[in-house]
Amino acid sequence: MLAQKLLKISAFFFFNLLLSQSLWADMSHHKAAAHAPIGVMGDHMHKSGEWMFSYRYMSMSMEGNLQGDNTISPEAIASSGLTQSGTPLRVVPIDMTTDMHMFGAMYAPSDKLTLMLMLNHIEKEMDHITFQGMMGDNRLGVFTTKTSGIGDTKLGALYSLHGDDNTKIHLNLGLSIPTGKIDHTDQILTPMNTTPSPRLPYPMQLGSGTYDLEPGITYAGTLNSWDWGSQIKMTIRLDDNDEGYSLGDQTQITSWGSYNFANWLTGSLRVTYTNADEISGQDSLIALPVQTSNPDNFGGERIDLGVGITLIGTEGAQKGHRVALEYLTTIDQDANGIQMEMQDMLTIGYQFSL
Ligand SMILES: [Cu+2]
Repeated sequence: MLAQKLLKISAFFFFNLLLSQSLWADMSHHKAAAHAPIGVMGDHMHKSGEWMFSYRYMSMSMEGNLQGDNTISPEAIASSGLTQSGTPLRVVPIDMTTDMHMFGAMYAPSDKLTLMLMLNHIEKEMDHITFQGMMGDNRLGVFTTKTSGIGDTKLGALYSLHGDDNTKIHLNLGLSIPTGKIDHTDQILTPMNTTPSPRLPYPMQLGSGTYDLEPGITYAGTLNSWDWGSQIKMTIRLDDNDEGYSLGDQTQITSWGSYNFANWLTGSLRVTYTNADEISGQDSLIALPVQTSNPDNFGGERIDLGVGITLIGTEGAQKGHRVALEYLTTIDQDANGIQMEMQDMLTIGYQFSL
């Protein structure tokens, strides 16, 4: 079912490409460079000598748990789930929020090339239920773990392959530098009613710990009041990190369409397909009786649907400024093993170019 959807999204991508190349290639139309919805990174290029600075606040929420694509209760996880070494799962995460503050800069040394830098600060919070002892579904208590700090730093280069008035295609070349720490600890409640502070499971860490390549390709089309585009982007982990594992490689395909209601107001719709692998290797210090400590319980497939709005400053002091919001909700998720269920993601952003 997900494969079918992927096929449809890809078909949409190539249909757009074909249509704009053949039918609309020589209809000239001039307007301000289109941007994708604010949740898309590396979607647009700049003209030679242009700078752009951006700030994004992104909030992601997960709630409840899935086994594959079925909902599973905390009690069912505690009675049937196992760690990688075969012992029972006695701690169950029930919700998680991730808040990110992202600071970006773009600069174009030429019309063909735009360079990007992105720094971010991340705050994570996860609530859990601890079940008492080695078996049964007697709840001992609840606890919350928190981490915060700098995340991984992204360097990017966008290289134009094609550009005319209606169609633009560029390559995305990205490198993620492991500036986010992966040895955060916090206090937990164990099934034996003790409260140590061990190293937290993988989802609570703030970086990948590895240098990651992020190659991709972006296509954008525009005609009259309509803009649309697609982007395929991969994340490829180059090695294992210092703790002995690497997060799963990831592929994301996103397609959007937007309509300019006025020269200062744009509305957008977007669909995103994400496919990620499980974790390979293991951090020997992450060995708690919780699903998030098992490297097999990572990755899977997901489809998100988004709606967005962008306000564009067109005159005077507002010129060059943009404020945008995008809300994505997960409509389908097929998780590897047992994982928390993805709910939604909100992005609010500000961009300024000169
Ligand atoms: Cu930009």
